[in-house]
Amino acid sequence: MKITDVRVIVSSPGRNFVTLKILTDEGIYGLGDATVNGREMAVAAYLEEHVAPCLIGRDPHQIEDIWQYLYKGVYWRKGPITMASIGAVDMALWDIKGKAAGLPVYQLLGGKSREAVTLYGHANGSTIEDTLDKMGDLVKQGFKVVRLQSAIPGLDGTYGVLGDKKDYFALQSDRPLPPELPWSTVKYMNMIEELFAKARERFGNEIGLCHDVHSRLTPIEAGRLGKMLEKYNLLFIEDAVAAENQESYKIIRQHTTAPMAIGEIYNTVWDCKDMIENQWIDYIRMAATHAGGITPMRRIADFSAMYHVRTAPHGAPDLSPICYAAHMHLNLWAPNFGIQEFVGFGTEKSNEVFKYDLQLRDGMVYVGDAPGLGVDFDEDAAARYPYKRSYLPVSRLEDGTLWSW
Ligand code: KDG
Ligand code: MG
Repeated sequence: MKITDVRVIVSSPGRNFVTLKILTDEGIYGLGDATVNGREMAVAAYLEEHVAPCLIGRDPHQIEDIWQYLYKGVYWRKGPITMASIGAVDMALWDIKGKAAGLPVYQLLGGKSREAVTLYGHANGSTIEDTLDKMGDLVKQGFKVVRLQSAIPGLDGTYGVLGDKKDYFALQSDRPLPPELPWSTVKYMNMIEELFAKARERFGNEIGLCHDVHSRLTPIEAGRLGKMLEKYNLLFIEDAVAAENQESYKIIRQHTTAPMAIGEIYNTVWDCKDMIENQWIDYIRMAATHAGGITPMRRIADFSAMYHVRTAPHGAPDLSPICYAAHMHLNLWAPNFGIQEFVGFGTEKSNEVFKYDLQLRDGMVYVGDAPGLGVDFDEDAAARYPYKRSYLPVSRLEDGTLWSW
């Protein structure tokens, strides 16, 4: 089998997605996701200009060699643009191999370790009561684990809480530049315990709870947060601290037994090797798109398993359903799978473009037996939704200092 064509399609069915389609001389094609939010055209140009020409004529079955060629064979290793490009190629090649073999990708990885994939849903509210009402809706639908985020009194707009806006495009209005939102660690620390205390009061001790700090704290503040929330028994606290310096998590560990999760912006295992090896974290949240595909995600899962670290892949809506499907196959296989983030199966618009073989029941995803990744992409539908420049917001302290997003 030979690769005959490589197409890069940037579309915006509700959000921007960069989709890679690799075609072969046997009529089989594979799909990959290369979306890097806010930098979509950079990854599209990298793929079109620098990667696609190197793929034509190659045997798509040689997934490992092609991965090494695109990683080691380039002077510039790592980084989100490079790794998302490699990630999309790798996903598309696993898709092709599965279709050629007539098997879903989870079978190629080693088969099912479980019947279905446990999810955590998002409850984002403008007040604590509103957040808990949203949690109630998820519990009714059968979710066993919920992530709680609530707006902070006295701050106008908090991460993940869009108020009356339905998405980040609406937040940007006619000015497609990053919106700016305020942050105060003092106000956050003063309110956060109440959210979890009330959640336990209302929903009891069985339901799983998570929380995302979005890297807003210092290590010692994160230690204090962990101590404060320990009695509410969270499944994990995510991104308590941005960990360019991985030793930050050593400080957190010295102060709290609250489980820690991190990894959604990491591109290679080198970004989290020390945290995993030293058992400073409990969940690794890397995404197949941003970590360079299914091939390294499988290695990272095995490496993590040696240190009691479980996988909890990123599942935000800016990962396309192709990446999501790749996660589902990895999640069915990984012996140390923990949990999958879930914010819904796309929107009406994105569901015109992407078709997938996944069923949601009682807070779990059941994966169909379609060969490959089990996703399809309608290029005509995608053409109806052209790319629109878009950014996530930035965060500033109340005195104007730029803060971590
Ligand atoms: O669109 C932003 C997301 O990619 C991400 O930042 C959301 O932190 C997030 C999460 O945990 O899903
Ligand atoms: Mg997050």
